[in-house]
Amino acid sequence: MTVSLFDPVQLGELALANRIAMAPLTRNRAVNNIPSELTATYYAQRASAGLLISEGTPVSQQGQGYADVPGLYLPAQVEGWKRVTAQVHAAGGKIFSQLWHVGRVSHTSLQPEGAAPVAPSALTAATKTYLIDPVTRQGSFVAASAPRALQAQELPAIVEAFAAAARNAVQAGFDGVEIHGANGYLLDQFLKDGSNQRSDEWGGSVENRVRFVMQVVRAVADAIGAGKVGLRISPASPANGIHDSAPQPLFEHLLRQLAPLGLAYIHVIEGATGGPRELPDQPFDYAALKAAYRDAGGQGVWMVNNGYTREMALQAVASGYADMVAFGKDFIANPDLVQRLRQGAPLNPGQRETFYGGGAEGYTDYPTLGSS
Ligand code: 8OZ
Repeated sequence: MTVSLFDPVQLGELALANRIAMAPLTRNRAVNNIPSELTATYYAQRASAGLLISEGTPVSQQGQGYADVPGLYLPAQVEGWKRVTAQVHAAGGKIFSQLWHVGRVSHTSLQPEGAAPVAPSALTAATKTYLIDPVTRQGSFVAASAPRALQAQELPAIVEAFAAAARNAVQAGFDGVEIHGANGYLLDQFLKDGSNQRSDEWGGSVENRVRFVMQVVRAVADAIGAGKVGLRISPASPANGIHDSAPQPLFEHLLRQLAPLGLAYIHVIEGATGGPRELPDQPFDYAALKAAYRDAGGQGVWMVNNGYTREMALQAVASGYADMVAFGKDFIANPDLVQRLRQGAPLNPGQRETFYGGGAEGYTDYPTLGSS
């Protein structure tokens, strides 16, 4: 029997209503890094997704790289998230939080005591971060600051920050967490040889470069249970100036290591994040990656993302290529995306000017079918 995008699916211990996920989306509207009532409205409006994945939530101030993103390391942040999860659950939805450490993709103005951001190696990311002027409230894109290389003895505290944030997530009412291992942030920086040039046990060989990610995933799984944990990766994406000379063997090794842990899901960004799915300079065989995971005993949901149309998503699930499909930008502009996909209804276009920063406009005011 073929499975449909609109069929229920089991995610760890959770029964999801359908196989459509809302991808994590940074929106820069959390003043003082605390989610607001408006944030709760925004997520609750989208609760018909089988799974909502929150915007990236820093596990520490050091892990923050953008203005006004909501954290998960202070009591007031946990309290703010409680409103979000309560409203999502009241609307019948399920929500994971995305645990995030940006590593070198940050700016001194966001770091504790104006310090340099941290990274596996002292190599500046060729990318920009998003800052908001505290006085004028004007947003702007600014070059990432030069990072300093982490000392090996600093790594256990970062691993523990992920575990503590995962416990906070459960306390805040989240159904689980997604570890952000993608898009050129700290975990991806350790994985890839363009950003990890360490000569200790955390760099060099593929075995060494996966070590940090494995420690974070194990610590989070130990903290809240592997069935409540997913991992997001972007093997070939150049996002935030990241590069690896041979991603296929790197990621196949990583997924073989992860397979026995019993994670709820693996979430794969195919191609360039938010951009082309095919990269002539960086070909990658995603089916082979999944096969390596399954071959090593990896179970749970295989979630795919990046530029999926309705037709592609229907086909991906019906063919067995994927168990779930995550939609990003389409969920910004279409709170009722599931219903629209079900009916083949047209989608609202997204307003790029209001993706990052601001208030209700372009956040909670996109119309549902029949309301406009
Ligand atoms: C867009 C703007 C800021 C952050 C990612 C968390 O790429 C992000 C992000 C995306 O994963």
